[in-house]
Amino acid sequence: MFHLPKLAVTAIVAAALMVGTASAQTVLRSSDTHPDGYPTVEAVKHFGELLSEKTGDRYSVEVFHSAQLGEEKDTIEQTQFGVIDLNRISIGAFGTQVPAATVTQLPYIFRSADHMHAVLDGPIGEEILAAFDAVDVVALAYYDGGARSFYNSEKPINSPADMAGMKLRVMQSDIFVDMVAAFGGNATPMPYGEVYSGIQTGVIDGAENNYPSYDTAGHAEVAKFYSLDEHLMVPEVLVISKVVWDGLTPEDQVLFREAAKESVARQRELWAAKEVESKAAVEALGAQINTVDKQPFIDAMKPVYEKYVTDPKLQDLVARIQATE
Ligand code: GTR
Repeated sequence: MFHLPKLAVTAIVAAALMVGTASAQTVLRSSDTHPDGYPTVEAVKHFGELLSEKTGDRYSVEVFHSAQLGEEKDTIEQTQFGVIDLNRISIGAFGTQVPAATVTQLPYIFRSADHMHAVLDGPIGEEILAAFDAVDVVALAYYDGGARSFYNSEKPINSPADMAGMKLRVMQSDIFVDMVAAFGGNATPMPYGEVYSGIQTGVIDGAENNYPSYDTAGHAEVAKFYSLDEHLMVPEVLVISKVVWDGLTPEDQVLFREAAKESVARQRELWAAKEVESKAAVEALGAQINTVDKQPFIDAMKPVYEKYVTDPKLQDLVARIQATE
């Protein structure tokens, strides 16, 4: 009989075991523009842990943070094609592709974080998630993205008039371009990853975002004036490629949805803590934060609503959001 040396046998057995494990578990790749440790990145990792538990380790998730898989707009396309399995993304990055979701990009649509949660956690939230099916992704859950305010390298913004002539970066959605125009500024849509150098080289004067992004992307280093007009509260969303989704059993689809929904509480906790931490961090860096009278900002948004909320269905959706307590 032919005898293999003991070491070789061990190696073959080990290799067989590795293959066995690998084929039993599907590792899903998830994209995020934010750095490791950011609340959305940690929430998707938590989603992966919950998913592994629920599926007896048949599925796990690997988060590619820091835009390793590309800028948001490109990663959306790749998710639609099934090249990327999962994506944690701002609804703003979808532009106006998903009409029902576009209402969450309307300035001042949400009165507060509590109002936003009441809307998203109820039937309207489900209706908006379902609308993503039309663009080849399945939206599983919302995460918090806080309120976005303008910041720039020139001066505090106290009223829309202060934005005259300012070049301000927005996410690549037409609605945000019209929003800045209605405030009186010049909008420059560009990917998130180009904002820092854009401000540093003077290509743009500023941008707009929440405290955690302003902090972690280093924007506070180059744009010291942060003006709390809180014009947008765009939710983040966790989506899965329709290609991947259609390959899941109906039972597993239920487990994916459950795991995503259960990861929301963790993300909201992390988010609330990060907002406080980032505010302190940017202040320590010398950021000058000013509050504003919001009413003139709210009033200036009338033309944006008139342009984007013309379809009776969207008018009804906006009315239902506004009527939510
Ligand atoms: C952040 C959001 C990112 C990205 C970024 C941006 O608040 O979490 O997903 O959309 O804003 O402005 O591009």
